[in-house]
Amino acid sequence: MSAKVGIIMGSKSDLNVMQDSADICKEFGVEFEMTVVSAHRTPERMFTYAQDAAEKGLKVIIAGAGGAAHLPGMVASITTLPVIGVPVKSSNSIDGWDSILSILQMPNGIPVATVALNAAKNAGLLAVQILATADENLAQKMQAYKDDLKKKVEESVAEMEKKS
Ligand code: C2R
Repeated sequence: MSAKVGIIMGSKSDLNVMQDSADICKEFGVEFEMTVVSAHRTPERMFTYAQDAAEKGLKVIIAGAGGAAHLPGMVASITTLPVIGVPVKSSNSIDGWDSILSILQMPNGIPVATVALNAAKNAGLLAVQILATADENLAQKMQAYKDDLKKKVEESVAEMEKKS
C-alpha cells in the first residue's frame, strides 16, 4: 500500500510535535510517510516533494513548521492536494504567533487548512476525515472515535456530579 498522507516538517526539531499526526494515522490504519522538508533550507527538495506528491499517491499533506513558517504555504502553492498546516512553537518562535500567522494568513487562491499551535493530532484527524470522504470503512472508524470522545465526557460528567 502506498502512503496516503505525507507528513513533512521544517526540521527534525519539530518531530516531538509532529509525531502526533503519525500516531493518529497509525491509530486509524492509514498509510503515511514522514520526512523533513524545508522551504528555506532545502528549496529544491521542497519543490520536488510538492510536485511529485499527487503522482506518487498521496491524498493530503500535513506540513508543520515553526517561526517564519513558509513550508505549508509554499507546498500548497505547488500541489493541488489539500495541505494542512501545523504551526509549531519552536525554539525560534515568538510565542508561536509568528508561525500561526505565517501559516494562517494565506492569500486568496492558495488555502492552507491551519490547525491550532502544536495541534498535530488535530491535523492527523483532519487528514483522516478528508480520506474518509471516499472511504466508508474509515468514516465508520471516525464515527466510533467521536462516539468514544462523547462517552468519555459523559463519564466525566457522571463522575463529577456524583462527587458534588
Ligand atoms: P531548527 O531547530 O532546525 O533550527 O529549526 C522549523 O520548522 C523549526 O521549527 C527551527 C525551526 O525552523 C523551522 N523551519 C521553517 C522552515 N524550515 C525550517 N519554518 C520553512 O521552510 O518554512
